[in-house]
Amino acid sequence: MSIQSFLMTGAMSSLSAVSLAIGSAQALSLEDFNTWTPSGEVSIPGLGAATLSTGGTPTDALLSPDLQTFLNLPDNGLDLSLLDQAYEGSALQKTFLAQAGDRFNFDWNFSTSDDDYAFFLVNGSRTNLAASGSFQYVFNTAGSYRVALGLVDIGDFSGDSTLAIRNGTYTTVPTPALLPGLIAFGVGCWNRRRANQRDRQ
Ligand SMILES: [Ca+2]
Ligand SMILES: [Ca+2]
Repeated sequence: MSIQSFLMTGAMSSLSAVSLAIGSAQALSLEDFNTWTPSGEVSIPGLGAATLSTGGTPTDALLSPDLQTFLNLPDNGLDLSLLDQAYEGSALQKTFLAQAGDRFNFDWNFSTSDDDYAFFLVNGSRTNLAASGSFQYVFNTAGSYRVALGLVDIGDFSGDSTLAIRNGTYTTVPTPALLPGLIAFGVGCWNRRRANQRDRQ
């Protein structure tokens, strides 16, 4: 390997490391549920993991409509219908900046014995989470997002339900501010390589 190639490889590795470090910092900020705001009965067993429950009767979880207020929803925003209303629940919430193309992934397991349900919220838009599975949300537009995970008791305070989130990961695209520099650097390296090849001919 020539000295030029060695220096070029080293410089590219350094730039990649800077880019990855920025991405990793953003990723950890979302997949660490300790950085989210909890409400009700929530525990954080480790990185990328959270366990939420509809709690006891009725003190552990957050009563309706305080939970809806916490989530910036209307008072009836977690009801399934006029007859199937949310009584209490728990949630984790975070507001953060996403880059276009960022992805949030997690696995979940929802355990219930009655009509309770679990959900994922993005800016007030709710997706209900069935028994178990893997979930991915892609942030198509850069900007500020309010995301939340939670569950509610429907129609009663009993029949406690549990939502277990595991393997939460956040992957981010390179920061746009770095892209022009990376492109310019790549073009510069290519031009220097061409010049070196011409010198040797
Ligand atoms: Ca309960
Ligand atoms: Ca219940």
